[in-house]
Parts: sequence; C-alpha cells; structure tokens
Amino acid sequence: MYELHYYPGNASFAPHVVLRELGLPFELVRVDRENNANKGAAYLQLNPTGRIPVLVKDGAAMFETVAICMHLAERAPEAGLVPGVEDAQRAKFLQWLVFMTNTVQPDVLMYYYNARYTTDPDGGAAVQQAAARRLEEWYAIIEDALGDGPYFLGTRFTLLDIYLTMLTRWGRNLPTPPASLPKTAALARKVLARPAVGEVLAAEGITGDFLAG
Ligand SMILES: N[C@@H](CCC(=O)N[C@@H](CS)C(=O)NCC(=O)O)C(=O)O
Repeated sequence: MYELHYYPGNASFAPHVVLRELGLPFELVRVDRENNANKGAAYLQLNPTGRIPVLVKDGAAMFETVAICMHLAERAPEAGLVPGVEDAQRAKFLQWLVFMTNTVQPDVLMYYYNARYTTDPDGGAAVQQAAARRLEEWYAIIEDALGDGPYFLGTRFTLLDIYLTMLTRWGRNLPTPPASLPKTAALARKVLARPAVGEVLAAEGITGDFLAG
C-alpha cells in the first residue's frame, strides 16, 4: 500500500493521477500546509526539502515528483505511461518531461514564491514579472511542439499529458495563461475527461475551471 502525502493542486497531483490511472492501492495523507506541517520535524524526516509530494511505501519515503511518477509508472509498463527503453518515442518523452520539470516548474515556483528568490524586500514583484515572461515563452514552445493530438505523443496517453495538465493549471494566473493556447487547452480538456483524473479532482476538491473562457 502506497501513501501519498499531498496538498490539493500541488505537485502531488501528478503522482495522484498516476496512482489512480494504474489502479495501484494507495491512501492519501493531506499535508497540513495551513500550519506549515511540511516544515515540521515529522515531515522533514520524510522529505528534508519540506516540499510536497512524498510517496511512502513500507516505511521508505521518496520525494521529487517526476521521480515518483516514473517509479510508479515503470511498475506497470503495460499501461504505457512511460515509453520503454526500446520505444521510438522514448527520447522525445524524456526530453519534454525533463523540460517541464527542470525548466518550466522552477519558473512556476519563482512566480508563486517570488519573495524567496530575492534578498530585496521589495523585489518580489519584479521576480514574478520576469518569471511570468519566461513562463509564457516556455508554454508557447510546448504549444508549438504539440502535434495533432489528442495527446502529447499522439494517440497514446503518457505521463507527459499528466504533467502538462498540471502545469497548465499552475499557469492559470499568468497574463497569457497556457489554457489560452489551443492545443495545450485541448490536451488538458482530454486529460480532465479521463475517469481517473475526474476522481483526482473530486478527491482533492479542485476543478477544471482553469480551462474556462
Ligand atoms: N522539485 C520538487 C518541487 C515540489 C514543490 O515545490 N512543491 C510545492 C507545492 S507544488 C511545495 O511543496 N511548496 C511548499 C514550499 O516550497 O514551501 C518536486 O517536483 O517534487
């Protein structure tokens, strides 16, 4: 039995979707972020970075969202969430997954946690504006890379689609939100229509409203 330490709409969304898509047995543990539980001693034992999510199995804890997702997905290769080493789409998959977690996600963090990225007490707004500019560039690059769909790699649903949907939601407050980009929006709509993803939204108490308008 897996235990996923989550907070609604946080990076835990991706492994939560993976767990439900794969039908793996798990329980959700809501992190009390309102009271900074993720900075408390018990949580730091699981994840010294104090960030969400953490996956626990048989007393062993694992952090870093993409690592958790890959680890889970490779338990059930037949589901195809991660193209195998011999798969012709593996290189493309890895490139875009790492781009999303390594380039886009840090700028999302900079956008939301802007005050952490400057020693200037008045500098947060400028950090946020610069992050927003970069993010719009990154989302446009992803939009250009999407083909006819419905998914990132065509007709097959993979971890890329889960991750991009999460990033699309996170970009909802940008001047040009990624949901305003047609292919990105169509992909997210398709992902949100999946039964497992509907269960995730319901369990976390979040909605697909970021696609409205
Ligand atoms: N690189 C980490 C980043 C995770 C992360 O930043 N999670 C956010 C929520 S989406 C968090 O824990 N924020 C609380 C904090 O940084 O204090 C991952 O991908 O798991």
